[in-house]
Amino acid sequence: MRKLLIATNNKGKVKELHDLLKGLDVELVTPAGIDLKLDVDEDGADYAENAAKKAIAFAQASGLVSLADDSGLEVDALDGAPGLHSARYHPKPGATDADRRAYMLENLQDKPRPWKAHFHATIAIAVPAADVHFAEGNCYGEIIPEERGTGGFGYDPIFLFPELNKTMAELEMDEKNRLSHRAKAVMNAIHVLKKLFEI
Ligand code: ITT
Repeated sequence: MRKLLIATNNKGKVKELHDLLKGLDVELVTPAGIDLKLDVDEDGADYAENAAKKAIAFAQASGLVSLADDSGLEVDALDGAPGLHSARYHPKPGATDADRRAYMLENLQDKPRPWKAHFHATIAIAVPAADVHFAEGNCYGEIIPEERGTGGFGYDPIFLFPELNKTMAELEMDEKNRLSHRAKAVMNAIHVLKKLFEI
């Protein structure tokens, strides 16, 4: 059976990627499922470099084709921050997703609304001892000053799709998985996966 490792330690991403990839005729494997604990230093200069570092490290450690995602939220009024640093956007080490959302709102409070923003995802697919393939996706919306919804993870409760009047955290997973940056990146990666696995 063909196997694909979902190369992330973020539980929210694991769930979404699993759902996005479940239609492919491959066995989806998670790091927890193969007892693989790997922390990769995300010190690359851009999303692609970080995604490749993660995908290659997991492919080497597992011997499996590995799909990693490097993503972030870019807020226009913060000159594109936190972007690449979205997972670490807080002065205190050990901060939670909720701390980072509060910190973002603090930094935005004096800026005129709407606070336009977009999520970006770069996916890297590494074949052990061979090539790395890339795909990207974006989705556009705005940051709102109060949290709404309980779904998703990270910045989802403060990221609004104005045309739906719903935050990312108010969407069912299948809706998020039609609209999100990650969904678009996976869509753009499907032809690579089909070619790699000859399906
Ligand atoms: P891995 O590296 O193990 O995949 P991570 O959480 O560290 O997990 P990233 O370095 O790619 O992943 O950081 C992306 C951060 O951007 C993530 O922790 C969230 O804070 C934010 N983010 C990315 N996608 C998001 C989404 O769909 N909804 C909300 N926040 C998201």
